[in-house]
Amino acid sequence: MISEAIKINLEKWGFDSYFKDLADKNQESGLIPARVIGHNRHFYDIVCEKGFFSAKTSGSIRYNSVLKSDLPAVGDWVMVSIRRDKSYICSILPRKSRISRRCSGNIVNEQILSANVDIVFIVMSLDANFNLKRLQRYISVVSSSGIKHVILLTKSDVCENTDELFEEVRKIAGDKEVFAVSSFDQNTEKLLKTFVKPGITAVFIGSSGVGKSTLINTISGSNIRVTGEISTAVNKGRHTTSARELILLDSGGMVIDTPGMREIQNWQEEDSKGFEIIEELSHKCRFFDCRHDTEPDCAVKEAVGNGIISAELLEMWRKQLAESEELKRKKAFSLKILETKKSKRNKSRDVS
Ligand SMILES: Nc1nc2c(ncn2[C@@H]2O[C@H](COP(=O)(O)OP(=O)(O)OP(=O)(O)O)[C@@H](O)[C@H]2O)c(=O)[nH]1
Ligand SMILES: [Mg+2]
Ligand SMILES: [Zn+2]
Repeated sequence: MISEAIKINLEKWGFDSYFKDLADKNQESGLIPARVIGHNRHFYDIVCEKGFFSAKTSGSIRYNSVLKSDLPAVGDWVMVSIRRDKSYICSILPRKSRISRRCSGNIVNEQILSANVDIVFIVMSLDANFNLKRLQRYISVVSSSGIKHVILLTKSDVCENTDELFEEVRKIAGDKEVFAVSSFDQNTEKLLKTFVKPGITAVFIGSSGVGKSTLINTISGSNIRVTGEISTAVNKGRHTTSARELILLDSGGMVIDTPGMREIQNWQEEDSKGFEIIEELSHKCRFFDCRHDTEPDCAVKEAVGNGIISAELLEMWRKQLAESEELKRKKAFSLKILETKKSKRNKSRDVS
């Protein structure tokens, strides 16, 4: 248990009137509100007015969980029982927002990347990591969450064709803001601070090595996060950040650092989320359910012919549509299997 004698002001950690009301409604004797700020295999790191603690989930949370998303995630507000020897998370307050991804496999599951986030920074670097298809996936997943998002193209200091790559991103970004930055530039700190204000929680997501932790160092004005160079020196492997962690900045506001993800798949069955340009054009197609394939009078295919949108974008949209249909089929089946697993797990617990 890591504890602090001083009383913590939870408002700084994002405990606003929305969560205060929820905490009051979910009040049970002896339970107090806390925010999940970290997670490792066995414990959740939490902050509450009494200080910082490591907590486990209560039996009832585990008993009732079907999906991974039924368990606490970094950013969650939870009701906890703080005891001298052990602390327990007894319930999760309803989430204001969440970014989820689909865990792949035949049995699909929802994994929450971060909860109760106000802004998402999708980070991609302007070096060998630059990949429009991957960026489009991130945009689709985050668009489904409904959370405001901004695209940060890092390492502009070592890129020779920043303007060209920036334009390519602009074409798929729709109405989202895009910035080409160097993490080592003082203007980047100013830029990030226009978004991350007191009470605001921001999360940085993107592949490994794109500079998420470096940006967090930039906004915090100190080296609070370990970044790529240091880790390779001690041979820790490719992923420098290994767990999601929520950090309170001295300047106010919170940032969540996340480990780089190799792939991200949508948990929501969304056909056109993140493809606003295609969605807009499709209103002009002859058929309302046009798949922009072999149908006549298709405004989307016409736009590809005129160079308004790229053929790759349409291909990415088709892929998302196919995945979304596959997900619809798999979800109901997976939920049944997971419910059965839950009943079996709980029965064996009841017997023992
Ligand atoms: N030249 C340049 N290098 C950068 C920039 N941002 C980050 N780097 C370097 O890129 C490497 C990776 O940065 P990290 O911040 O550790 O990357 P990350 O996205 O947190 O990676 P994971 O934790 O593995 O997901 C480090 O060596 C940084 O110094 C930048 O804007 N310009
Ligand atoms: Mg990192
Ligand atoms: Zn069409």
